[in-house]
Amino acid sequence: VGEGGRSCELEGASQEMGTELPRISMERAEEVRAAISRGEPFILTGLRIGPCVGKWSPEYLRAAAAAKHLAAGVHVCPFKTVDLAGHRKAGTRKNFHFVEMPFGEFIQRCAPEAFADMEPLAPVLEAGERLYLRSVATGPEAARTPSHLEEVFPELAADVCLPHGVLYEEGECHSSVLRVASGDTELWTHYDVMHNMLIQVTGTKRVTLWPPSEDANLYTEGSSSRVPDIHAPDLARFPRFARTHSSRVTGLLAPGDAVFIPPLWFHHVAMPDFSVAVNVFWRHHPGALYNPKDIYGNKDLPAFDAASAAVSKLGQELKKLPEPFRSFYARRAAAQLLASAGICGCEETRIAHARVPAAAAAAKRLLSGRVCVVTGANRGIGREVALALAARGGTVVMVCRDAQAGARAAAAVSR
Ligand SMILES: O=C(O)CCC(=O)C(=O)O
Repeated sequence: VGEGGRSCELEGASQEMGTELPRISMERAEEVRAAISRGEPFILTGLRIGPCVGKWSPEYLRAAAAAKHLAAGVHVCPFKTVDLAGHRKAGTRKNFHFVEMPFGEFIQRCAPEAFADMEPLAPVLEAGERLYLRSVATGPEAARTPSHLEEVFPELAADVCLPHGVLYEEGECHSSVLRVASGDTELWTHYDVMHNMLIQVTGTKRVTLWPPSEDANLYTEGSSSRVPDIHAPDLARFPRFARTHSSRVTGLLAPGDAVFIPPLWFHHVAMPDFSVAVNVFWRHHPGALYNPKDIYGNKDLPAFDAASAAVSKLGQELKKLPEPFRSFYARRAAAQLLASAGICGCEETRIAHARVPAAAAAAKRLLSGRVCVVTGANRGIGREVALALAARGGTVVMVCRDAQAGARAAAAVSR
């Protein structure tokens, strides 16, 4: 950091990248289970998931017995970000086309560079299209049944050792999903309601997560964020998105790594190259809590659906009132709702912007034990950098020309 903190590299990097997700090895099984119970995201290393890692190259997958199966519901998308549009408002247009094709052909389309000696395939929609597969159940009950790898792709399932009985009881497993993407493809920001262990098998994946408290700042619609580009967000349209930088956590998954995505945590994934992953959704809470019709692990809980319908009805009632009664009573009803749901210490909608202890705790560990020197630290970018470093647990030495201003800034940073 240069004089006055003018070099913005660190600030720029932290804004784009966020705080690194902690990595926990499966050897520290107690720590793994504790983080899952606390609902904190982390990257799990050392999970024994079988020979799929190292084996599932594009060439292997195209030649495997699975290649002849029909890949139902391949998403073909003319844009880089595939938006699976998890229950957005009715009538929202999809940004992809569903196409069926043999799995082998799908693999060839996803990784054409691996089959350069073969006749190239004409695009399905247009040049540059991205392809993404989220495996779905097959058979007459498919529309009502969650995907299970061993039923959809039994030959591939033989290469995978799912963490049943390791991270959750087998009976808690909701679904196991094969996820394959073409290179330079991203998946929109959304949340799911089940516990999710996303295991990277082939290629790398950049995962970015935000805590549930960022709901409003991510402009959520249903379970999806309306901010289409997280790297270059349109802040004129989505100004509150800027507030989400301090809580975002991120990590790069290599083959064999897994990320624990807790329920309601928003997540976005970016795959620079051909990518294969398997994820397991499981019910961490009693089954009756979840929507029995949820096949993707992303349907809001029935208790919320009921509460939401009741709140809409109350809103209609309050709408009949003139101002200032309408605003006054709406705020009071919102506070009453929080209090009656047993959420203490919350006034009105302040909860939406509360920082999540888990993310803050993870952030605090990042620079713990490191000493950082920031020049020009009493104002501007220098002061912001000092704050950011301190928030990540670093010991910050603030170098300032003006001793009094420096003391004031140091007091503010320590707070
Ligand atoms: O890694 C992927 O392909 C998607 C992960 C994801 O969004 C999920 O598991 O919900």
